[in-house]
Amino acid sequence: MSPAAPFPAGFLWGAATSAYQIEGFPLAGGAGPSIWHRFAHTPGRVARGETGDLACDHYHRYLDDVAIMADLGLDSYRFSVAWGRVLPEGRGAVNQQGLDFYARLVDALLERGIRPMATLYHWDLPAALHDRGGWLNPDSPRWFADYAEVLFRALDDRVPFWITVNEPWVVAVLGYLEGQLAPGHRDLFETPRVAHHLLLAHAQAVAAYRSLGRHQIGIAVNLEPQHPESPSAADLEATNRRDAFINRWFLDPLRLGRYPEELASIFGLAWPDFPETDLERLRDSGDFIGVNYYARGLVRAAPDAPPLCAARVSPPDAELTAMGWEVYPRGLTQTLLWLKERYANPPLYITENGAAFADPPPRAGRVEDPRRVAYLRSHIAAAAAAIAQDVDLRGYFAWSLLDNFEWAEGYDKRFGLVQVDPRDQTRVPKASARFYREVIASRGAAAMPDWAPRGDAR
Ligand code: IFM
Repeated sequence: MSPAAPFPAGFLWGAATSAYQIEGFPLAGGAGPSIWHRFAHTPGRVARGETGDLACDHYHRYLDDVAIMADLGLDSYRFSVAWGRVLPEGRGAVNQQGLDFYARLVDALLERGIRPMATLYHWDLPAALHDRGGWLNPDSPRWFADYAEVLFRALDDRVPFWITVNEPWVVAVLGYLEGQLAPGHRDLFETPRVAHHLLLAHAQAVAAYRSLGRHQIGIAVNLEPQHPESPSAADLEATNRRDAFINRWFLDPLRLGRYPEELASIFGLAWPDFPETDLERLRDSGDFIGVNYYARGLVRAAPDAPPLCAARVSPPDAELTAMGWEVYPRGLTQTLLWLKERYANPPLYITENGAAFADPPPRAGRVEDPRRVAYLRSHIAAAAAAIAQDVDLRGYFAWSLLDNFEWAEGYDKRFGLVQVDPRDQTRVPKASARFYREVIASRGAAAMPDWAPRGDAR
């Protein structure tokens, strides 16, 4: 790397999406419904009763979207496969039409020189499997590995990067403990079992990949450094609990072969005695860690809020995104350095980073989103700062390519580089898309403080 080049040669610049958030037509072509299809169609679950029925209609417009990606100059595109398109019942007979959709997408990407990164599970469990207990069923890791094998056999000749599970913490905690995401459970006893099965699912898919695949496979976790609101002993303890709960719960077993000891006291009687043989299976599974970073956590002790007894608060003068998340780019550098120190410098990709803001409508064909430009700039510079301290960071994926269905928030939280009008599906690249294109063309230099802009490209 030359002193002027903040990112190493071969660094991947990408953008990310997920199936239920963009594809639309979730039952087309013989697909089986997912828990998200059911959840979104249950009154009261999603803001304004919105669903992923149409989303960005990427299912039909994927070629237009690949053309947008090519125009941005993306090296790579991270998408997810809807399990129920490929296996409508979640297991058993393969639905060739569903598999063909992803094969066509992959081929279109490769024709444009864009390397696919495929996520196997981004929260849309087939409803048929949920009816058999879903992630609570001890057979669920086997179901997942069998599904993964179908994809490896069909696409590994063309897909160089695989992600098993996206944000298992979100699945376990927001899906089974807090209930704001599908399947909407609130059960302390279910949560650690779901988390454990997700980890085993990841490990079994990786084991299958070792005999079938030729490329790289990892997991994507949501991470956020935890900072105490005050130096009081209570806030410090709460911060440590929240750090174990969010940052170490999934990575310690995968990298160190053990769960953080704090989890047993957080969950109390709900924490099972997991077999040692399971933990041995988890250890060292995967070639890289995908990091989804959005914000830090500022923590205040909250004795009346079990099981964690720790609350996330906002500093009074913080800049917040439309999600209410603090803009805190230094936290990305801290997270990457923490991963390097704690887990012996593993290969890393930033598999998601971005921000929701209330963008204005297009004017003369342009959408100005200066806060998103500033967010991307500062976070890409924060990634470069980690690389300068020898973090093995190999890629950055902006979340998201398109404005899309932001789960229980519906469509009004907009993360896209490209504005999508939900009424007529018009796509308008925002100023952040133009900025990101310049970042990619300059191999990252355009996000650095000393960059001399060449003027607004288009
Ligand atoms: O939209 C989500 C994505 O599906 C998972 N990571 C966080 C994003 C923003 O909330």
